[in-house]
Amino acid sequence: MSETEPKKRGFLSRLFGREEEQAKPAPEPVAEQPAESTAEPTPEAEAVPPPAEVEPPVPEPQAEPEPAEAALSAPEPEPEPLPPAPVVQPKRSWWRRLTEGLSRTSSALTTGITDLFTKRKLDAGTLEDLEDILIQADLGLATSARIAKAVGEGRYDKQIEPAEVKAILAREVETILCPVALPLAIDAAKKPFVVLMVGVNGSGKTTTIGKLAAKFRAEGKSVMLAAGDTFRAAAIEQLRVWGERAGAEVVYGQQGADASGLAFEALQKAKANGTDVLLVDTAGRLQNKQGLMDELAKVVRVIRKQDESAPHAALLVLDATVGQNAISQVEAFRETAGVTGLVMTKLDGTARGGILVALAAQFGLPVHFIGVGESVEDLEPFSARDFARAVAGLGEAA
Ligand SMILES: Nc1nc2c(ncn2[C@@H]2O[C@H](COP(=O)(O)OP(=O)(O)OP(=O)(O)O)[C@@H](O)[C@H]2O)c(=O)[nH]1
Ligand SMILES: [Mg+2]
Repeated sequence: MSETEPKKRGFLSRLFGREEEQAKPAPEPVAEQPAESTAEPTPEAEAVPPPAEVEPPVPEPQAEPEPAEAALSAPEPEPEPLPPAPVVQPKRSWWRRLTEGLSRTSSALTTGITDLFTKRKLDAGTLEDLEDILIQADLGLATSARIAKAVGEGRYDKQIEPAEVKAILAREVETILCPVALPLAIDAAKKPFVVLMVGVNGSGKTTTIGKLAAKFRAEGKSVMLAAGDTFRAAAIEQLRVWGERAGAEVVYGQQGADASGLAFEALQKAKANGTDVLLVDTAGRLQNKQGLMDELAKVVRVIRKQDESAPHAALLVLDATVGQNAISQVEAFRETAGVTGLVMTKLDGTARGGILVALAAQFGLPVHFIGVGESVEDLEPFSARDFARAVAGLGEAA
């Protein structure tokens, strides 16, 4: 046996000992952000909103493993390299969150376009296929036809690169969205500026209120929340958690209390306090349930009794995953609650993000915000150019 044997054995067992140690799964960092939900939310998921600030989990440095027994007889080992410094990911920019959120919509479009236009001349058949791709992404019949026409103009029987088609798509989508991409302007002369949130069950009303409350607070505004969803105790609790996090007072009543009475009381209180913004939550309701829609109309009437100009904004929160159903939601809530603007949520959970373009083309209602996740930073003012470039799979505008 050579002199190097023990050394070798020592090294190997040390190596294996270490490998065994490394093979053990490192303790999972505690996930601070709940998994994104695309399915119907559970009451529990609704009750506890995600933390306001999501920092990437920092992995615990792994403890140095004990050397295996045989290694003790080995000569002085090489000094162990220091464990690598934990990598702290910088916060993702909004552009990254937007493109990642819209990736299902954009890949449905861009994969289809690339397959269709690679090494093919443009003819009526290709344009029809393009229209089908756009319709499937929920852009709507009229918009899809418009985009296909724009692609066809002056290019018949010529070869067209997929990149050119994507650029035309982005240009047309931006043109349609530009007039509706309007910020939610808070009139400081209205104290409070009353924002009523309406929409079907689970569309994201309460979460959006929480996110908006945090935004307005960050701008130095005082904010009050009214827990107008008096149906479920969990809904009241959910809003209270958001309110506490944002530093906004929450006016709430007993479960089962009259929603319009609560809105009235909250408005009175906000007026007395000189609050800048009052955000009024409401229970989710299907647009075809007349009794519930009448109740919503009553909330609006009661608010108006106290301030004729209120609510100053009635925001319809739409879940992008519902696709074309959003159209009848807009029609019904516009009629009942005098919707002044839209917020579209859950663009991260769907390939149907094109619905926003169809809504813009059909109704022309302002789109104030879009949501691409559950966390407080996943809601941003709507930008036509960013959205158009993201769905067409193009890079960030210069
Ligand atoms: N992935 C994703 N989830 C979202 C988004 N916005 C809200 N959600 C989630 O959707 C679920 C429902 O949100 P809520 O805010 O409770 O919806 P709601 O409209 O108040 O629901 P009801 O009060 O039952 O009508 C929650 O789990 C939210 O975290 C979003 O932009 N993306
Ligand atoms: Mg709610």
